[in-house]
Amino acid sequence: MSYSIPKMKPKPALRVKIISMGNAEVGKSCIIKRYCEKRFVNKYLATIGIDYGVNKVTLKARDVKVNIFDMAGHHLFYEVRNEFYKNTQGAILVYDVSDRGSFEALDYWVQEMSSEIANKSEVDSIVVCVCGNKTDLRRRVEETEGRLWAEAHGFYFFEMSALTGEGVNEMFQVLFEGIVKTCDNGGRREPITTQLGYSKEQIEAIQRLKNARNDYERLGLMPGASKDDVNKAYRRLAVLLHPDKSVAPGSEDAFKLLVLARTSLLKRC
Ligand SMILES: Nc1nc2c(ncn2[C@@H]2O[C@H](COP(=O)(O)OP(=O)(O)OP(=O)(O)O)[C@@H](O)[C@H]2O)c(=O)[nH]1
Ligand SMILES: [Mg+2]
Repeated sequence: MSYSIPKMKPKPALRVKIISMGNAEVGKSCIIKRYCEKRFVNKYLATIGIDYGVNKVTLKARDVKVNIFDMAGHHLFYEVRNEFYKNTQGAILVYDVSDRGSFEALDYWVQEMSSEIANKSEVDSIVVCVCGNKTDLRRRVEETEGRLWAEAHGFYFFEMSALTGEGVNEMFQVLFEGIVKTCDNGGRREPITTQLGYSKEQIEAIQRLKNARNDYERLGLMPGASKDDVNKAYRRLAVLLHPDKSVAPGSEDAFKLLVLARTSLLKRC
């Protein structure tokens, strides 16, 4: 007697839509071009409204047809852009690590997306990769700040350079895998595993100690603060940043700055 082994039915091809978001000139089109065409264009050619492209990928023997809607970041194109947010499964949300303003604008982009889609469960099902681009340039945003922002929103985080190509393919791979998993999961996005063992408060304190213009600002005090205020502020920050307890990068240097700032302020009180 012979048995025929039933063949596994291949899963049907998936069609997905991804969008790009982020300020003008952060490199959205270059990241997409680097991935799809393996090349880099140095000259800035602003996207006018929307650019559309299709790409096919195979993930775990499953064909995926990816429709890419590359959006213009300039506010002039808001009216064109806003129609393209709906029915999206994935997004790349890009900032330029050499331009702090583009990092600070990330909240705006999440807000624009959420208000255009309106339906909260649809927004929550979108797999988002936050991309800190242009790592080949002098940075104004630390990697940990980007990661902290992304993970606090439940988004993946990558740094990359469309110019050198570093980090681009890895990001798209995670984005597509995340989308396929979410589709197989009935539209429920998998929670991401956070890699940080420290808080936003710690990072903010480290940044302030590093970047403040004077010692009062370093301790978060107004000029002319009393001895008591200085000691209170010192104790609060020392608990937050003590190198024996804090694993946040930069804690050690920040702690030294804190001690110096307290010493010099107490001399003035
Ligand atoms: N040094 C460096 N320059 C980059 C990188 N990625 C993009 N650029 C440059 O940044 C400029 C803007 O890139 P685009 O990809 O057109 O920016 P965009 O975000 O699509 O801009 P809009 O379409 O206006 O929203 C171009 O001059 C690129 O050559 C990078 O990784 N490193
Ligand atoms: Mg563009």
